[in-house]
Amino acid sequence: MAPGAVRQAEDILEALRVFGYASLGMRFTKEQLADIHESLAGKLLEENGHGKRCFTLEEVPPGVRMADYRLDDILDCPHILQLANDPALLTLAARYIGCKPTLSAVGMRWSFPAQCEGEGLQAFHRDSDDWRFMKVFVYLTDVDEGGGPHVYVKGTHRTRAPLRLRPYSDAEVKTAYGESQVVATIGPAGFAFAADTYGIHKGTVPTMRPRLLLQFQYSILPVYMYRYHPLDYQGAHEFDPYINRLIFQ
Ligand SMILES: O=C(O)CCC(=O)C(=O)O
Repeated sequence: MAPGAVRQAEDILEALRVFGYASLGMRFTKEQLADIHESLAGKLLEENGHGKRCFTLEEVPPGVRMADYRLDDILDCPHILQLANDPALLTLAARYIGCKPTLSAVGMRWSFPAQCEGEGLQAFHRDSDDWRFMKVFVYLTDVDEGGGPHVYVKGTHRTRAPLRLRPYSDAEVKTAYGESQVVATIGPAGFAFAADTYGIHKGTVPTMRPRLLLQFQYSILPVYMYRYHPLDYQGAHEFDPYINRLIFQ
């Protein structure tokens, strides 16, 4: 690795350790983004949350706040698995969690505009998926203030969670941690960042335009609330079978 890249990798790891959040810069080119969107055209979405309605992007029923693509459609997209298995990301994950990582979740979710309070993933919360884990998020649409930025409360990955996880109101977060610790990530499509989502975070409800977010989770263990059905991988790339064992084989 070139000395500049080594320094950059150290800075990213340090930011993740200290703040719980680190920018990863642009990870997809315009051409790669176009390939991904083309591959998703007409694919079914499943409502995220209590309802489980299925629909396409052209026919999102009123009231749907978030909706996810199916794993097989995500894995069929070009460039996704290559990024999840990017050596620099895998090294970051290994050094952050302290062992060879397991890719324990791959998701792609639309958030649709609404003028209301967020709940679930759209209200401040912590994740408790493993003893140590990190997520990589990649915007697949441009995200500005009205586009549902991800918001992270810096340093909260090093504070104790209550025994039972619960949502936090914006006012509570501001009072407890101060506005300066609350970082909203805006960025163009292709922009990526890593977060230890044991720390307090949320996806803001978009007010102006829908947001498409790709996410990978790297952990020590499988996440025991998920039922894994590894898919058959037909692609030409070679990926580490241990790291990817829950997602495909
Ligand atoms: O949509 C986002 O920005 C946040 C997602 C989230 O809260 C999570 O993955 O735990």
